Amino acid sequence: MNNARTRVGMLLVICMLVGLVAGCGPTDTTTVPTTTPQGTTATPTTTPGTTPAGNPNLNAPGQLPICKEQETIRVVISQSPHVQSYKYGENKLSTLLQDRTNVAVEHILYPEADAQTKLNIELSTGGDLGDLILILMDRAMLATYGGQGVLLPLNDMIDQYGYLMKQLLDTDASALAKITAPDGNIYALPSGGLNSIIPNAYAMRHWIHTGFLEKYESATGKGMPTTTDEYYEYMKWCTENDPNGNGQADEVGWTGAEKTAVWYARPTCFLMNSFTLTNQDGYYQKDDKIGCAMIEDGYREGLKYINKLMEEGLMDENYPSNDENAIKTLVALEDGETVASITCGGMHNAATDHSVRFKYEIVAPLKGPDGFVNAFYDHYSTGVQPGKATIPATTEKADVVMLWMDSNYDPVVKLSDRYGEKDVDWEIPPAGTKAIDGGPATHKDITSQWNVPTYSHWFTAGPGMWAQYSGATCAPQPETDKNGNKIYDLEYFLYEAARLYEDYVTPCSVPNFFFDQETATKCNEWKTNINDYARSAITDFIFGNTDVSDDAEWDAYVAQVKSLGLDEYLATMQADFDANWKGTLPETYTPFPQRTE
Ligand SMILES: [Ca+2]
Repeated sequence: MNNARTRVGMLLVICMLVGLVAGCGPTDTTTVPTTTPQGTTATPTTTPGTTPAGNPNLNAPGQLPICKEQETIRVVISQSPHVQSYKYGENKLSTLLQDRTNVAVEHILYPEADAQTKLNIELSTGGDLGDLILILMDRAMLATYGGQGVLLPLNDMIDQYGYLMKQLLDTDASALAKITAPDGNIYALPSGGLNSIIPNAYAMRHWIHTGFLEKYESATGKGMPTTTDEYYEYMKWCTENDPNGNGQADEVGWTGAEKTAVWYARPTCFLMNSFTLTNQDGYYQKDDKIGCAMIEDGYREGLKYINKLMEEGLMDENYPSNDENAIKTLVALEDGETVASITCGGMHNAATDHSVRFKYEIVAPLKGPDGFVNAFYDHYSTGVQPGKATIPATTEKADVVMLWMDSNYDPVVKLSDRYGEKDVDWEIPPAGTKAIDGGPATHKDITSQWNVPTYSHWFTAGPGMWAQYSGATCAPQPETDKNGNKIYDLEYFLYEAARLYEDYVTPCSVPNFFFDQETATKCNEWKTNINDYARSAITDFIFGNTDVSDDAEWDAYVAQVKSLGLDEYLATMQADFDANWKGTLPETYTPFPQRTE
């Protein structure tokens, strides 16, 4: 093998992978839990197996503890600045995991800020990967490093050591297909969530200032905007009529962010739902075809609309450089009485102070000039997925690791790795307690240990793999905190928003393709090059640096996107779609029923 050449090729892949991973940041780092539990171990549907051959120190799958004499495994995780210690006896999750399994964990900590970069380097250069990696890899990484033999194929080991993880796989007839790479191997253990509504899947949201809206209603007799034209009138009124009453024209009609690190905050997220089907990246699925919205007429009409807002001073002209802090700073001006509306997934992205979050309410998707309206729903983000647990081929403790990971599919582990210590940081509420979604509450958060300095868990790095709960199945928070300040119950508002948006969904999301190594590399290159150029061109259209109404300029933009490989990229996705994904997206959306158990 030509090592130098391999190394150069790998570095290319790393660069692209890092870009990709950075792009999926927002949902990974949101403070909103995506799932939840019942707090009790589900009744096994299978019988615990026999002691694995070859290691007399291990107990049978499905039994605790995992081993008779203590074993130690070395585990790679992303180190959170929130976590004050990972040590047994200091960190509550570390203590729980060791006490129930008799397996001690020695952490190999990759600093959170560049954990993905470091992981790619260690994977591609034969670095020390310990016995288990608990950092999420996307499908391109799994296909790449699995194909190279850096990660162990897990198919047979799931069969041999799996017990609880098999129960998860049993919940979804297509679960195995979803986690299997194109070469037939499984390289990441499955993760799964509740089969119920996941509010994060409807996150292309928009929030309007309730106080400004009330003044607008009093002054004009008009109500909550339901069309893009009405929305324009509302913003225009706010910027011209001093609704914060300070005598200055300091009101901002709309803010958001181009950066995808801010959760669904792009101007082309919520607003494009009035013009065309599209995901955040500019692609969609319709009638079993994958398309690129960014070069189509509907998207162009949407850009004309946003350009008009920008030209007339209704939009925050700093949105291209905004990060979450910049949005929060702007929204907090004049005690939260400045910004008329915000595009972002939740008000936690736009305000730290709960009293400011309360000033805004959700806006339903708006009808566009042609009557088109949609709410983007991320159909493929739910259900069983390749999880964050992979096993490096260099380990000699794959049997211990498999049994230890299997034990982490217990709901009590998932709840503890999200909330902390049972009966201290969280609890199972009394039977009959209602959750935010109106069904029985699966749990109750007591001490809110998320996003704060803590000894309660490992933040996002925990090994829990099956969330039989969600933010919406949590018991509601109390109305006020211990100081008497009103608590903005984020999970409640996100759940209510998701229920509102359900009425507008036309399924259009694009599958998470699981390409082979070579195809993944090509697709990443096309996607990255197209994205870099198109996002910059879209910003130029919005600011009027190029004229979106000028056919010659628009045609030049489309031609440039195509020259970067769009047709080849679409054809490659389509071929995989035709082979593996046909019929996976329902034609119409059916709202989730009320949860009753
Ligand atoms: Ca003012």
